[in-house]
Amino acid sequence: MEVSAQLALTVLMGVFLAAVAVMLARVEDWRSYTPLAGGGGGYGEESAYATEEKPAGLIRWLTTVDHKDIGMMYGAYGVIAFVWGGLAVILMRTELLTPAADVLGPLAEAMGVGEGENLYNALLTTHGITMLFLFGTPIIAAFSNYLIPLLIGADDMAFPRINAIAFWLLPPGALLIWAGFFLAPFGVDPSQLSWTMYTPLSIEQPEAGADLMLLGLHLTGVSATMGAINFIATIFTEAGEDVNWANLDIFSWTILTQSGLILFSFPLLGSVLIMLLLDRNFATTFFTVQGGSPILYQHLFWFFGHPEVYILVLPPMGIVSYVLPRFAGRKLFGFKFVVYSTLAIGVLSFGVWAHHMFSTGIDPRIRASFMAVSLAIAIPSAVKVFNWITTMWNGRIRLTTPMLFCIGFVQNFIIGGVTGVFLASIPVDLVLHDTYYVVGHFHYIVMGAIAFAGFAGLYYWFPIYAGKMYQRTLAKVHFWTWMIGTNITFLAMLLLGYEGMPRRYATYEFNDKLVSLDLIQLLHVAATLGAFLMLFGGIVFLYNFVQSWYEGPDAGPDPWNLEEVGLEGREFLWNDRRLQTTVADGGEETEAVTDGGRPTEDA
Ligand code: HEM
Ligand SMILES: [Cu+2]
Repeated sequence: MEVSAQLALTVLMGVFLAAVAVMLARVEDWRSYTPLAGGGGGYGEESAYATEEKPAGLIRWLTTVDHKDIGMMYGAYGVIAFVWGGLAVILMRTELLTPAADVLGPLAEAMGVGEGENLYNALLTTHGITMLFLFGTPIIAAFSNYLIPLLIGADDMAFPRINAIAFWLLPPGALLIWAGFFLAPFGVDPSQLSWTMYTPLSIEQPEAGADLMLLGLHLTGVSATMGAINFIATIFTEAGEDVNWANLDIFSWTILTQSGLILFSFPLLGSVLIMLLLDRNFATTFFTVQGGSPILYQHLFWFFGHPEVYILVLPPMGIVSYVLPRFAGRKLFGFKFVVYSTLAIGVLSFGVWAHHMFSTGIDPRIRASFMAVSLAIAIPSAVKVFNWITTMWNGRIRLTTPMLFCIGFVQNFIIGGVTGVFLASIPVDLVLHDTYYVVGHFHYIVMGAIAFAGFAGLYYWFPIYAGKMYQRTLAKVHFWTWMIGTNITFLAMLLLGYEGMPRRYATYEFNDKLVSLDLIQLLHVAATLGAFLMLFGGIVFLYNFVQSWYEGPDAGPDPWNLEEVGLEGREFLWNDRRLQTTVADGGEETEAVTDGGRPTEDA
């Protein structure tokens, strides 16, 4: 870039920062709505101002440090990322309807991203990175920020301002990660490294979009680590007097474990990203073939990468363990063992990373021990499954939308887990590695289970954060399109894997004597149809959410009739108190509605 252009950019940036500073300075008393409890400590004089009032509009959202507001921002952010990642995959699945690269070719030309295959690789990369780092981790943070303080009886997070900073690192992170797409017309190609960013490819690919993505990823990692430290501190130091380790709720347990995993794995990812950037731009040789080691890269990456999958799955398991019993009309069966299995998974997840490297030619003795630990980790996972099923057994089941999503979670998790055990066996993995079978395996978990638990939570707590009830028919349409859609799509992928279809390709070609190309194409068509079904359900979900948020009927203090079964959680008790104070304040009381799932007759 020319010097003058750089100067202009610097001046522009300075003007922008000054404008932000002036705007913030104009907000009257912007400290006054900062919660004091555990907030910054030491600002004694602030108590004189401490009020509940918040400024209105944009300023509120830009300056808030309230855990509930931050939770909602994480949620909105996660949903936006989900839409971006979803649209990327819809394009990819459309491309795969036919063996040739005939859909993305023209599009790539129009966008200035080289060939259709290049665009496919870019979409693949942005899909994976977005879903894991910009949707998965943040959507969990949405629940934990909003609910953990309520569930443990704290006023707010231990460090509310750090909480806000952690969130605000994410939007610039996303802009950097997606930058290649916005800048494509200016000659900056988007990153095409896939989410694992394996070397030597990731060192040799010249796109500037890849460097921007690595920087953006680094920001999201810092954000997640800050959040994790905050949650650990909050649960340890801010819990109410009546909350102890024995009665800490299951969702908080999973967040505590997850935060521990983040604390030990994300900083490592940060280091790897920096080393990769150095290799790319400053001729260091950490991960190069000559002088460095691509296998070292894989070790470091998966030492982060495998815990990451449990970072993503533990809190959703917590949501299901929390929500499912309420609609089964009884307490979670074997609570203690669910907690123990959470901790066991947390510890074991650091000991299995090399099961992603079975086919790299590492020492067979090392491989065998990783196979053993990988098989062992299925045990605590199975413990949880049995506890969920036993909780439902002979229960008075009410098939509300959150409950349907919980049940869907359990069934998809079983398929995802069992296919994982197969892959953990070296001989099977050597056959199926890098085929669509692997894609099917982890999508049964990340989409079929993690996203399902996310939806269970979104619907279950909707009455708290929106104060309204959603439309139940639309919610059920959403559930069934997704239940059928996930199973068509990912079952087709497992079968594609058995047929030998490799992953990460925009085109396919087969020797007809070995595999029928028609069969492969048929399976791809099925997978795409399932994806379109989910696209339809996703639009229904978005419409239902936005419409109900503004116009839905009031939900009232106990929308799920939990008082009757004695399963009212702390968050709904809190909600009840809040509603009572607003009514006393002159808010109006209206008729409340529920999802209306009735106990089954034959229970
Ligand atoms: C519990 C939630 C789980 C999640 C979220 C998950 C996620 C994933 C992901 C994302 C990958 C693909 C990595 C890549 O891009 O190459 C993967 C691969 C793999 N998973 Fe899982 N998994 C889970 C459970 C399991 C379990 C319980 C096992 C074994 C007991 C397992 C064994 C494997 C193996 C061996 C691979 C590597 C396959 C290969 O590349 O050849 N997974 N998993
Ligand atoms: Cu793994």
